[in-house]
Amino acid sequence: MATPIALLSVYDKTGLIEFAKELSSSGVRLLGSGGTAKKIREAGIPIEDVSDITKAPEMLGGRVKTLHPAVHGGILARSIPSDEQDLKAQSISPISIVVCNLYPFTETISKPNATLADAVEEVDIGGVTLLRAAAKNHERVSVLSDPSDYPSFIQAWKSGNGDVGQNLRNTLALKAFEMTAKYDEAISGYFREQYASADLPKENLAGPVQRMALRYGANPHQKPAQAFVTEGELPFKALSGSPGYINLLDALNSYALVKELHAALGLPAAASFKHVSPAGAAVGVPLDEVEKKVYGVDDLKEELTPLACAYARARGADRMSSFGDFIAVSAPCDLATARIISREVSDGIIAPGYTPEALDVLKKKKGGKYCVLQIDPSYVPGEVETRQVYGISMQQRRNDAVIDANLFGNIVSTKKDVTKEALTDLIVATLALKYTQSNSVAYAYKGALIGIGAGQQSRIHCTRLAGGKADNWWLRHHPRVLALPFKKGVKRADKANAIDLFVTSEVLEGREKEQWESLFEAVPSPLTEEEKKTHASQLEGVACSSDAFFPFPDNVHRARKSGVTFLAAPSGSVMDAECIKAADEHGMVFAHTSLRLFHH
Ligand code: 93A
Repeated sequence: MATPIALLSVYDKTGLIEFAKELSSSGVRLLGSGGTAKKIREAGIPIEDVSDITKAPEMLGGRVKTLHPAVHGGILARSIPSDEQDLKAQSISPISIVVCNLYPFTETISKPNATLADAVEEVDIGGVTLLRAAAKNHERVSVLSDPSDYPSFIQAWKSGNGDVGQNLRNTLALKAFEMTAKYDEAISGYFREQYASADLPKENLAGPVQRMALRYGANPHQKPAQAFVTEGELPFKALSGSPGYINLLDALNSYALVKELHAALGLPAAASFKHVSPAGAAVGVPLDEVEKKVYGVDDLKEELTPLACAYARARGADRMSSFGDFIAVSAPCDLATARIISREVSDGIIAPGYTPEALDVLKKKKGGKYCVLQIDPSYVPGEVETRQVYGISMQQRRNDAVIDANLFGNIVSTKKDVTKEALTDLIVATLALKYTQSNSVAYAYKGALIGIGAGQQSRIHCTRLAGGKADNWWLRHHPRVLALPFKKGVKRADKANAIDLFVTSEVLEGREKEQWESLFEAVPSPLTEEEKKTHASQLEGVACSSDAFFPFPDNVHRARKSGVTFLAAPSGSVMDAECIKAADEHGMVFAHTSLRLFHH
């Protein structure tokens, strides 16, 4: 058997001497690049220079050290006659072990005063080529990219009499591939920061870009922050303002929701997001006169378009939660919708387009800082999504489950009739859950979410939270609430707050009570329990959906208290039969969806 050859070219020389000594004493012929060979030779271990086999000196100040057919032919040759003949014709010896680690790119760019030139010089070419070539030919070649693998490799080499076995070669190859991938990611990340088309938030307005600088991350101290794609361009651009990290989480989740709502129901849709869950979401079902008052759009000069109806419903479901929302609309934003938005406290909007008048109105909001994003409606995200948590990358197939009428075909209750309106509401509630932080339960009515319980660890807490919100929403339709004698000039947000205190029967004291009372021409008397009960009994036909099965029938009983007649949840609970029984007891229609919709 020919003497095995190892090529050593390492920046990090940890453990190198011991390893070289062991290899050499096991009968391996050593070849090394400049500094690596020097260090090993100085330790009294026999080693040849790479330049001895390439017959070419290292050049360009070290930029070309190992890049030569004598090296890469020796690494890449397979144990097949034609490759062996090629090597023989060029007098190249096969190399069986490659030991290499790379220039410290990440460490260099992390130094406070690192220049672009420093970064450029640290882009390792030859080392990456050595690792990749050796890893590619792992059927024959062992590649050591990490000094901590030296001792176990020597052990395997000795016990296998010069053959470490295919399993070890496979593992080492994978490690080398991972290492070069990570290295390349660090390089592209650095150069993206330097060269990608947008750099400063104001430059986000430059048109389609690959990268968008964000004001900051989840918190102001989390700087810098950015959004980017590694290929092509971002599918959205900023027409005004500059999004923060959470704005963008809201924008992308809410747009996905409205796009799917529009597709499922054939109606323009709108969503009002806060903290990456919808506070409201709706399709453009027209508003009657009472609803116009409830949603605070009775005084709007513009006629309500279907899109404006959708946003009025989305924004008005839970006015407290929607304060400072991020909005998504599924169709180009028109003037009526923009006018509603202009009167509310809001952070930004994403839409597939804007009429010039609507854009004019929105651009003036927040002293010109209102974030207006335009998204390409034809954009389809990739099938696989990746995120990082605590330094670990995780991948999953995107949740591309389609939610439409077909999902609610398996009715398990005795009562089976699902009205067309109920089907719309079941779709609205269920689609909203697809983009709500779990656990979640949603109630919908007249094409709009009316209560959502998001991010609770216990399902009954979701059901209660959503039910409580739906109850408050419904109480806002009470004639006494609609007639509350607010003083002239009370701000919309203050009115929303005051109404919320009124319908939730909060007991106020001291200054808070005085402040609340000062908003009215005459202090209203609280709603009595009787008034509330009578009013609650007038709500019927609400739809309720759950992102996972109901573990206990208490959820069904609670939903019923808020006018729920139509229920949807996946099956799978040991208590399924009990839950169906509870639905039957209340004369509800219950669909088992067999689709879990957790979202994080
Ligand atoms: O500048 S390089 O990309 N050109 C090369 O041909 C080359 N070959 C190996 N850098 C190259 N290397 C790198 O040199 C290795 O990745 C290793 O980090 C380093 C070892 O250099 P020395 O043996 O001179 O200390």
